[in-house]
Amino acid sequence: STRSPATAAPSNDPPEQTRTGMSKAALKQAYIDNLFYIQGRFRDVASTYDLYMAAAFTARDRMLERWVESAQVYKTSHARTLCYLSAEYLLGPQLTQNLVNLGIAKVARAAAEELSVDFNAILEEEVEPGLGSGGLGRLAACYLDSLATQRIPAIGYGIRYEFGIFDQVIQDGWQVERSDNWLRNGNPWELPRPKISFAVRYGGHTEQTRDQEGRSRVRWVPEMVIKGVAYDTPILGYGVRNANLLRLWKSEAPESFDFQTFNVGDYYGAVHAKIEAETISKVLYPNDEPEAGKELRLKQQYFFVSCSMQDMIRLHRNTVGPLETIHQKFVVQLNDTHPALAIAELMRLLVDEQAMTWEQAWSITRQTFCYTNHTLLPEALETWSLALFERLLPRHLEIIYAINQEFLDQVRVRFLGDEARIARMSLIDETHGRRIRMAHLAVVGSRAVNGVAALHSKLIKTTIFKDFHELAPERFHTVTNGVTPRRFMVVSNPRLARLITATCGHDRWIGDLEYLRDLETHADDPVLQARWRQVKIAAKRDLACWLDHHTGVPIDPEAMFDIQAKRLHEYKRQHLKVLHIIRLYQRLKQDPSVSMVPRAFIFGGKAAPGYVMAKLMIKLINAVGEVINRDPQVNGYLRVAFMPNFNVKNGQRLYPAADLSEQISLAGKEASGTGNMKFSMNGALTIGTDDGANIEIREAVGAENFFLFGMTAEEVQRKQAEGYRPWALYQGDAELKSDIDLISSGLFSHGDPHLFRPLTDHLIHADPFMVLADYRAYLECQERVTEAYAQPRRWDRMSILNVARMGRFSSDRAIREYAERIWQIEPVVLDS
Ligand code: GPQ
Repeated sequence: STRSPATAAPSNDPPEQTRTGMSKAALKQAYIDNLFYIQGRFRDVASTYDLYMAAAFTARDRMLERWVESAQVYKTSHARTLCYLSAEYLLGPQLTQNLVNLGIAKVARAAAEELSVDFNAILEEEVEPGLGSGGLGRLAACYLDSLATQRIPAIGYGIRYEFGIFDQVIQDGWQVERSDNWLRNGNPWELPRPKISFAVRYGGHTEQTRDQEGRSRVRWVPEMVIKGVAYDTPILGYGVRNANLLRLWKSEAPESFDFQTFNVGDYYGAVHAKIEAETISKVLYPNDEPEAGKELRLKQQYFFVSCSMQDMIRLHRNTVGPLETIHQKFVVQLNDTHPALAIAELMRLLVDEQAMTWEQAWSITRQTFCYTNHTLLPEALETWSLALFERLLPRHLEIIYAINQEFLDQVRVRFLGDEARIARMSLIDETHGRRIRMAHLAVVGSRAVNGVAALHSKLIKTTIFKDFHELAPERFHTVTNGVTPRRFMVVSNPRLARLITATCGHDRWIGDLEYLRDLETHADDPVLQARWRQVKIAAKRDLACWLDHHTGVPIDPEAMFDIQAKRLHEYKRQHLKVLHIIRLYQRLKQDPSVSMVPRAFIFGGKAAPGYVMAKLMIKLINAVGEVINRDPQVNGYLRVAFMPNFNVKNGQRLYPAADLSEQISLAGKEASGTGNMKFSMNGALTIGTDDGANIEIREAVGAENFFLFGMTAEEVQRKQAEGYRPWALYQGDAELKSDIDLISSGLFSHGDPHLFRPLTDHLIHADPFMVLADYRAYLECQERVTEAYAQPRRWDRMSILNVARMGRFSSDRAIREYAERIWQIEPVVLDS
């Protein structure tokens, strides 16, 4: 076989005889070749793992060709480039996604099957990189896909966690966490770059010195130095030749440091230092809101931010030159406040290491950064204790003080003598024992701040960033989140993708989701509706089979699949869903002759390991399920299943199979939501509150095709101001009371009345997320759902119209808005 390197001409797919041909014959040859030269195997003895690796390398070779070409063009054209800084990237399985974006998904499968390879089996073999915990990390992954697809030169910077989000297993109804050793079999998608590495310093103290010109300067004498090494993953666009770079940093001990300690005879000390260095990128924090005061987390944040800023400066030096223009070459987008330290770090690098004046460095920094906020929950806004911060990053604390002083002086002049305002806006919170407010640092250091849905962007301007909005309203923007239709339609729901393409007569919708509109005129077509239903039921059968196998709960594919899948959180109100299930259960028990649309309630989601209430909600779901699923009087109508280990791969099994999507957060609490989009794109109808992107989804699909219920954000605010009394609601609604009482009766806990008391007591006496206030409206709305579902033609029409009108929620649209309104970055078109 031929092992020649890729040909010199980068602009065309090379001819068939090279190793990256795209024909079936070329792919078969490459497959056998990779099995031989990479895995050292021949077909007869190859394991499923070997076959997966060979397939991955076959895809990767073809990706590298586009990647190198993109890098060349970006470099020679001095293209303005986005640096996306995110502590999380929840990528999901790579193989199918990459084959789709290469445009060879079908032919690669055919090639494998001609070699008697069971392609589905090798896909099951793939372990996903779970380098994120929820919506924020998955959004970053969708944006990488769309950045490349929209031809925006971009580098994603993050951390190469050795252990990603834990694997969730359910034991006796409880969540149990298992470590996620995703790298154990190797990662075929990454390229280690041992030569791209930077020193990162921690601790110690600072000293005042003078340079040769006699100017005063600061020298940071650290206590510990480690290094970060780059691991690169190519990210392909769809339908274009652009391929971008995801660069994740792994922490290591610097060799020289080792030797130093070793030379003085402290062997164990040297080993200890090595372990300490390697610990930094060891594990992802599994919370989707910050865990207070974890030193390692702060170390992680500074680690990847420092490496990324040093790398950005290096790249600028290599391509453009003078540092004074770095803000013209690069824009840095901060994905929440986790990377906000980059603002202080860039200042340090420019002022201390590049000898730039403070004024010039600040002007450059302020023009470089943009910040996206992802939450309104006050407890989720990051702060760091000043003492910890000073111990770890003494120089950065000085820089933050200086930024703060300059900033507050401005505020003082604008709002003469308004000291309360100054205290509110300060980067230092003096009211909770002196803490650094990372969100304030991010806002002050950025030229643009945005929320992730229209309502959320409006609310940040009137609540958490009210003062900042009054100071500089022009800096506030909104970009509603989006999700990639490549992964969440084409990869995960190929049957639906084929039907859409056949109906529209084209597959342009995959690269431009607004083309889904072409479905609209067919919404009432009985032939399409019949096929639509077939596609849905096939997906439901697949899911039912998987659930039966993994949970032992048998589900009838004819039942309505009513799904809530997302992180477990009180504000997301999984317990409201449980109360609905209990109500239906009681109704059936009281009157067994009542006729009901059979429903399968399916949940999925992880709880933060330290979030006791969220873990108790998982137990409650499983406990209710156990009773219902075992009760022959009701289980012809009701089933409850909890899908273990909701991650990207398992999500891809859920979205296509849903009839009803549950988006029932308390209004004003869910910044956007993105699962809501994934479900709707796959033909599920939504029951949802007036919250986050639900509002815009409802506008897009039409109010008549969306089940809205519950209080608005304004009503929530008003009720809370008046004084919310859940106890009165509990006492005033007999059904609500009996549903809650059934939980505390011990029926779902083998007679133990105490097990769920923390949950029921909290609902009755505090209910911070107003479950009881929306209970009645939710039940009534569910009645409307049932009514609609009982009319299949009406339901199908609504389902088709949902898909047809979801074009706006492609992450391609979101990225175009960022590029035009916030980044001012132009696409770079590659030849051919
Ligand atoms: N989100 Cl602050 C997370 O997943 N993790 C976080 O730490 C924060 C927010 C989510 C948010 O809850 C969703 O409403 C958004 O759709 C998502 O970020 C992406 O913006």
